[in-house]
Amino acid sequence: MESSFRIAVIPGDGIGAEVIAAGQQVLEALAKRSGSYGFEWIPYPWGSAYYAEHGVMMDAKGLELLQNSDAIYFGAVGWENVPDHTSLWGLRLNITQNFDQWANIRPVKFLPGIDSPLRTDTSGLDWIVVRENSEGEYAGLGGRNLSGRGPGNEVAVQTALFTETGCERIIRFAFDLALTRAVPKVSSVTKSNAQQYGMVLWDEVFRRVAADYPGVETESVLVDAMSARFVLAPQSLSVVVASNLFADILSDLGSALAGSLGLAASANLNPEQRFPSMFEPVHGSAPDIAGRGISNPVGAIASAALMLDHLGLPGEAGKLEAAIEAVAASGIKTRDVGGTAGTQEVTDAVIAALGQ
Ligand code: GGG
Repeated sequence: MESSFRIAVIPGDGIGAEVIAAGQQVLEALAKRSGSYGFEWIPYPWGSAYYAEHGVMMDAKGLELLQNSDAIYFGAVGWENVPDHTSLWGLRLNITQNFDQWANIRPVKFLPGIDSPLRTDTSGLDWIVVRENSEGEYAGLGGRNLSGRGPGNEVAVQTALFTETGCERIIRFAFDLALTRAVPKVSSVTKSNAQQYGMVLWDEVFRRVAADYPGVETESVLVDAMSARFVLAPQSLSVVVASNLFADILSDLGSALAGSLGLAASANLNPEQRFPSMFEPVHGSAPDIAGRGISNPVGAIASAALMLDHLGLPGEAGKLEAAIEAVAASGIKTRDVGGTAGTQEVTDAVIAALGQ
């Protein structure tokens, strides 16, 4: 074996455990077929159950432990025993922010055999949402009880942070990504008519960076108009770059248009590679279906493909993506996309589609 990758595995909450186990099975099968690489899995039991026992979402030394891995494979976070903002900040955001995973890429992919609620022809449609992943509305700045006058008169402030450096690096990232695509175009999304400080700065940086990429088509679109465009004219999209919150919302819309949130993959990247990057399905813990063996593993398996690409194995990533497409086209699919198959059946089908 030429290389062995150390992968930290954090299944987290709810269906995270099922879909990450599915992704691991597929990666093991792929590595076995290749014979030239393998995985050392390092599991961490962090999440809301860990919180119930320890009062924290992850070990105090967790970041130190994760630092020692080539990548992190993450499931989902959120369960009823922990307030959502506590679980999110205690685990997922603790990692993305401390490891400066400032670029979150979320491809919107339309698979053959999966129905879309769009009324347009979806063949050939695909675009990528690039989410600024370190600041913006997720800067964690603000406070409560600012009036000092108690219940009924409470005042809370939540401040969005836009730094020129933060805007420039994510916008440049989006342009570089656009250069690798058949349609080199970047759509920048803000609401700068209303958010007159941070998002005006974003727009200015966008125009400045765009001047360095004369071969890339550009546009600045308000987020409300872009939401409509996702539904009415998705053919016009290639790379869509937006702030932390706007891109989170738009990428959920995109994956619903592609058929289900369960299909969507994502990569939280630290492009400088000072810290490990993290790969996770876009969906959350889905308590309503957790433990029933019916969750859609495709988002997690497609995230594994993004991880392979990041580990320097683009050919293997391509094989995995082709297997996902073949299985979707064959009609083996979970209930969220109109099928009857369970998590394991779809996983087995992807493994079979990898061939020998
Ligand atoms: N796998 C992604 C996940 O668990 N997401 C949970 C969630 O609530 N995310 C909100 C966010 O990260 O903005």
